[in-house]
Amino acid sequence: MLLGSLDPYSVANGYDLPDAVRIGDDVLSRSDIVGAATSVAERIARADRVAVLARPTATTVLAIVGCLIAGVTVVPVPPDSGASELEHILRDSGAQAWLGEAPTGSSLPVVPVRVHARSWHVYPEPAPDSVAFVLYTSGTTGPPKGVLLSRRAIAAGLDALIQAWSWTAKDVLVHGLPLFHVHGLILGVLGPLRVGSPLIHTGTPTPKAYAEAAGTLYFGVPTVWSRIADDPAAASALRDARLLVSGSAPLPVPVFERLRELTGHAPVERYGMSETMITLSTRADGERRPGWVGTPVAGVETRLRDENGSAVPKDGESIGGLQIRGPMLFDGYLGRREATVESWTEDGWFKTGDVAAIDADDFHRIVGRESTDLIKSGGYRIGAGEVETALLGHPAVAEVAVVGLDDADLGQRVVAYVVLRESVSERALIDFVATGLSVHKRPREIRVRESLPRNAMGKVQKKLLD
Ligand code: MLC
Ligand code: AMP
Repeated sequence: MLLGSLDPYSVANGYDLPDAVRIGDDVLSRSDIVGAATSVAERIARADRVAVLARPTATTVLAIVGCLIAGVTVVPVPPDSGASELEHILRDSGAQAWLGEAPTGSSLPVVPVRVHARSWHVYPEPAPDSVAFVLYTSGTTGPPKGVLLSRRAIAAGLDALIQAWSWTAKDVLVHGLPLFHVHGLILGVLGPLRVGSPLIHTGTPTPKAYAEAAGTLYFGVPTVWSRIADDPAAASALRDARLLVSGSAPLPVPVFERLRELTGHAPVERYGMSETMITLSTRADGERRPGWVGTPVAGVETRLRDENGSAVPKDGESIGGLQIRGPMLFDGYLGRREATVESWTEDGWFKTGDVAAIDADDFHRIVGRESTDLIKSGGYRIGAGEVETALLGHPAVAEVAVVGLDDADLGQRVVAYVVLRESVSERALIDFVATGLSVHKRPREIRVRESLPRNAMGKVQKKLLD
């Protein structure tokens, strides 16, 4: 079973857990989840694909588990999505209804989730090849693409992490990450439901909330860890934890060192993507090297290739494009055959788009992205192209170039260089992106220029922007 701890027979035979999931003001026992989510499954069993407005609530957890019980594909929708991003996700995914809450103004039907409803019908386990999620993720250009994740991939991906992190039912997982990405949703909700360890979702991932949760296993993006490292009282409250895990963006070495000093734990760093789940990690029982993301997890193979496709030596110094194979990889981008084909080599390796070095012990160091047009801010993947297109939709904007600049808190912050046709405030442009795309993709800064540096072909030379 994908969610092994929710096996209805065991739950009925005494394997209940009173606080399986704490989220917001709600506490769900294992039998609450099985009963209410099976009731959700009964309501949607005839649908193929439904959208879930993925706020961190009990409703979202029950909606998602209900779909997994019924074998219905879930399209998790960022709750801060703006109008055009929302429209794109709904049209592109072909979602037939909202399950749970719907954003205002959407014309799709809404199927409510009733937290107190119960059904004890037992559904057969859906086929392993069936698509569990369509997760929307940004590319360098164009609107986000839908990543198809099968049940088989999720099971393999979670099992590899369970092994790497010695994750057991005795752990209590704590995090406050969003429920529409691999990190917060697949690892952070399906992980504990597969393992049988309780989950405490803190809502916003503040240092204080992490300190008060008193868990054993903590997940965070580097921005969360850097804020904890700046709060010695909160950090020292994590001394009793077993494992602190960082991922979704590079963990700065000074943050790693400060966490080790304040918490007594060297954090485990792991590397992943929406398309691949988590493929590299340091181990609960192994070396944790600052600046390095560890070795391939179970079933994963990696290699480095240069621009000509030639092998790059694994000497810890030479860098190349990181390519991956493994059982937790996605099944392609929904409706984008060409983009899917382009992301694989002819001999069957997935091209991550990241540049890495690998040493003789198979330890990996992620050096950066091949394209500067894919920005990571607070752990969110943001395409420069989608923000540029959004800004060009504003009547005052004549030209635009979007980049990710180094930021002590967010890793990178989205900065837009603009040439204006008429005067407009910085705030108005930022809000324009936040209401069109999504709040987390908004530029944090607008820099107005007379012109943008372009080459002879008219292409903006982003490296010359200042
Ligand atoms: C500010 N706000 C605005 C606004 N400006 N709202 C509307 N319009 C504007 N112009 C509000 C926001 O709504 C929010 O309100 C508040 O300001 C702060 O928002 P923020 O500035 O975006 O928050 P921030 O502090 O920057 O968030 C940091 C963070 C967040 C770390 C909490 O970036 C985060 O959750 N990151 C996680 C990303 C993640 O999970 N990535 C995983 C991808 S999977 P309010 O009231 O809502 O607080 C992956 C694979 C792998 O990468 O390897 O894991
Ligand atoms: P996403 O699709 O949002 O999961 O983003 C995936 C990208 O996040 C990867 O291609 C990397 O660029 C980046 N990433 C994830 N984990 C790490 C890490 N531990 N170190 C450096 N980059 C990371």
